[in-house]
Amino acid sequence: VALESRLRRAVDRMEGFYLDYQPRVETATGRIIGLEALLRWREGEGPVHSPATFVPVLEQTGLIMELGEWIVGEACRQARAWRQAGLPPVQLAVNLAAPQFRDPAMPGIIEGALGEAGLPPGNLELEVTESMLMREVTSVIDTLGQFRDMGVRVAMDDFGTGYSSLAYLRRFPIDVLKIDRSFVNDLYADESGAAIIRTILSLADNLGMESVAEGVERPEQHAFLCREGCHAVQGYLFSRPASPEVCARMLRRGR
Ligand code: G
Ligand code: G
Ligand code: MN
Ligand code: NA
Repeated sequence: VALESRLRRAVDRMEGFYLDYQPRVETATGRIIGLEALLRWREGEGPVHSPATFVPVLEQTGLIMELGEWIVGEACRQARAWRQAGLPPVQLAVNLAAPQFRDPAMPGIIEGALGEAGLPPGNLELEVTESMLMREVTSVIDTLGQFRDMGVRVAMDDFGTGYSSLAYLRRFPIDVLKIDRSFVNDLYADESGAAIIRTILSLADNLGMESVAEGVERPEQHAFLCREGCHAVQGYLFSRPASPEVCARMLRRGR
């Protein structure tokens, strides 16, 4: 059976979907200051599917709207559970797909999820990609403004892979620039690797945004990012995306 109809069934029954979480580590302290929720789909007793393969299908079919609402709600419920377990509060990052970000109902959905979980809006961060922001810029600025007014944070994901106009970047109320992992990966590939990351870090700084580097796998990448003043890092060097139980242990330790 085609992936699309299997996904439709799974979303109808809300079957096999769950979230793993990847820690975000503050460079200055080495402490976990946030977690990024990452969608997984285990089909029956079969293997776990990567969102890279099925999220595009969810987007094309519109199924992402229903599942996306569950994702936001589930992430907020998990944040509440961790807090009720006495763990220190952290920033929870949730990825939004393009159709979700364009949905006029989205601010209401987010508000509802926060309210139900009793989560302060400042604890939630929405990750939107650079390419999503570069379309229909006027309505994008309006939507971002609504999130800002609600007190929810917004991160620009995969930064550097799209076609940001610097003129727009300045007008977007964005809190965080996430440096795409391809740049971290290429850091030592040639001379320009370090220059590109330095440039993005200084751009973020000058625009009053925090910087987060993703895909940090090696100690020398981490050392470089610390030295250059990157605010936080994510990657396999610290932890792969992990279950809520494993994350709870990391949160208890603080690292
Ligand atoms: O976790 P992994 O590296 O396999 O994720 C692959 C891609 O899927 C990433 O680009 C990530 O942003 C995206 N993704 C993961 N979880 C979600 C989610 O909950 N919603 C959306 N829209 N995309 C997600
Ligand atoms: O596009 P987005 O940033 O949301 O994607 C996050 C994806 O990156 C997740 O699928 C996650 O599994 C993956 N990821 C996280 N850390 C690393 C890393 O250190 N190396 C690589 N190659 N992928 C990573
Ligand atoms: Mn992301
Ligand atoms: Na990314």
